[in-house]
Amino acid sequence: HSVNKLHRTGFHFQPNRNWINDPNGPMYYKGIYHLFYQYNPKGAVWGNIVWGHSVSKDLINWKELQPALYPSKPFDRYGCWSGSATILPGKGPVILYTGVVDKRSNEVQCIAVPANASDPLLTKWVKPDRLNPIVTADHGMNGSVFRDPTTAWLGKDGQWRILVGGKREDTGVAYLYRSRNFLKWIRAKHPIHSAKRTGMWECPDFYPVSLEGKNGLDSSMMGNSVKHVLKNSLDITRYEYYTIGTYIQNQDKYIPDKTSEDGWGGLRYDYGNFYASKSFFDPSKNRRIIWGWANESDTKEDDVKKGWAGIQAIPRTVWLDSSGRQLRQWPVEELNRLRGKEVEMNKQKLKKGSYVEVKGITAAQADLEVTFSFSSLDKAEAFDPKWENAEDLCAEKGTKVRGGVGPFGLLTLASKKLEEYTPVFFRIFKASNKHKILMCSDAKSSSLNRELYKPSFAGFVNVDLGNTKKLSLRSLIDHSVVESFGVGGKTNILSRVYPTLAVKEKAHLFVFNNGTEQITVENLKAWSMKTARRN
Ligand code: DQQ
Repeated sequence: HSVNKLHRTGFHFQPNRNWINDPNGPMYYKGIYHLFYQYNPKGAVWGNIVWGHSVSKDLINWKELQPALYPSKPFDRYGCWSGSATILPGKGPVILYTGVVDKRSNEVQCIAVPANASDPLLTKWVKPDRLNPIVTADHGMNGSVFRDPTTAWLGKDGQWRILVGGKREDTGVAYLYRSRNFLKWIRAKHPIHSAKRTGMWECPDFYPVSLEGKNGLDSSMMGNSVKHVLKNSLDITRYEYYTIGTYIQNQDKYIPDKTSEDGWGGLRYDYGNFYASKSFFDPSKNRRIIWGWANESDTKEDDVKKGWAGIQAIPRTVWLDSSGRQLRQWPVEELNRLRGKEVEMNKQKLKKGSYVEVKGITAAQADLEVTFSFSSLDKAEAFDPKWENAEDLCAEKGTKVRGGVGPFGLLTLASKKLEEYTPVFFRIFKASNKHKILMCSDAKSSSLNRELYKPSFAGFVNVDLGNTKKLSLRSLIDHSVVESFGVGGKTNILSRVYPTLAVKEKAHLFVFNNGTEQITVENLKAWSMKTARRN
C-alpha cells in the first residue's frame, strides 16, 4: 500500500514508509555516516521493533539498507531496543543494544559486531551467542526498566565504561558498568548519577564538551579543559533534560553544576517535540552531533492512513556556550547545500499589528535566518514571577494578545488569509533585574483539523539585551515540521504540524509584530530548500 505524501518531509530524515522512533548507534566509519533507528517493518505504529539502517556521506542524503538488527535470538525475541555504537580503536565498530526477552518486557543488554568490519556499509551484524547477553539486571534491580546502553568511553585505567538507564522507585538512575575487554561487564557499586522523582531514565547520553570553542570531543576525552554533559529522556514527561557538570573519573562520579535544575525543570536540548536523542563524535569534522526523534502529533489512525510516522530532527552540532552554563546547537553545515533560490529582506520596519509576506520561495520547504532589532525595551511588559512555565505563558498570550516588545517573529506554514499558521516568535518581559525573553513555537492555529495535538511549545532564552537590542532566529520549515533555533541555538523548538490549507504551493511565510514597540527586520535571508535523497 502506498504512502500519503502530503505532509512528508523534504529534507528531514525519514524512511520510505512505516513507523520510526529513537535514533540508534549513530557513527562515522570509513567515510560513511550510519544512522540506525527504532523501526517497525510491518506498519506505521510502534511495535515489532528492529534497527532500521540508513547510510549517508553528508548526513542529509540517505540510502536505506536492510534492517541491521532484528529479533533472532532468545535474548532479543521481543524486540531490539535502543542502544549505541562504539568504535574500538584498531578494531572497528561494536553495537550495544537492549534485547527484550519476554512479554513482560524484561530487558538485557546485548552486543552485536559487524560480520565484516572492512565493509564500509556494515550491512550485516552478528550477535555472538557465547557472549550474549553481556549485561543482565542484578538481583534487586527492576529488569523491565533497564535499557538503552550508551557509547562506551575508555578510562585512564584502561577500563571501558557504559551507562544503562534505569529506575529505582521513582528515582531515575544511570547505572555504570566497567569492562577491560568489552565482553565481560561489571556494574559499579554506585550509579554515575541519579535524581529523585524523575522516573525512568531512557536513553541516557554522557559526553565531554570543550570549555573553549565549538569543536566536539571523542567520548573518552578527559582533562582540565572539558566539562561533561549528562542527558536523560524522561519517560513520564516525554521530555529530555540535561545538566553540565564535572566528571571525577577515579571515583566514577558525575557532579552536576548548580547553575541549572537537575530534574524536570532543567535545561533542554529542545523545548518542543524531540526525544530519545543521542550524540556521537564525528572525527572527520571534529564535531559532536545530536540526533533526536520527533514523533507525530496527529492520531494513530492518521498515521496508519499515511503509512508512516516519526522523523528525525536535522542533525545538530552541539557545543558548550561560552558562559559554560548551557549548550548550543546548530543544524549541521551540510544542510546548507540544499539551499536553492534565495530571497532577502533588509531594514524592514514592522509597526504594531503589521505583517509582511516573504515572497519568492517555496514556503512549505524552506530555511531562513533572520535578525530582528528594536530601539528600546521601555515598553516591555512586567514579568509576573508566577509565569514559571514558558508553555503556559505562550498559550496564554499567543500572537494575538498585544504586547509591549513583541510578540514578533514569523508566521510559518501560513494560509493566504491566515486561517492556519504556525508562529515562531519572541516576547520580551521586564523582570526585577533583567529581561526575560520568551520564545514560542505555537501549534494552536497550525491546522483547521481538530483531531490534532497542538501544543504551545516555548522556552526562555538566556541572552543579555544590554548592549545589543537584537534577537536572531533560524527556522527550518518542512511541510509538517517547523524546527527553530533561537539566538544562535540557545533555545530550540521543534513543532510537528499538519496544515490543511497551507500545504505545498499554498503555504506562505510572513514576518509580523504585534507589540507596541516598532521592530525592524535588520536582515532576513530565506531559501527554497531542495529535496534530500532518501531511498
Ligand atoms: N524507545 C525504545 C526504548 C527506549 C524508548 C523502544 C525511548 O529502548 O527507552 O522503542 O523512546
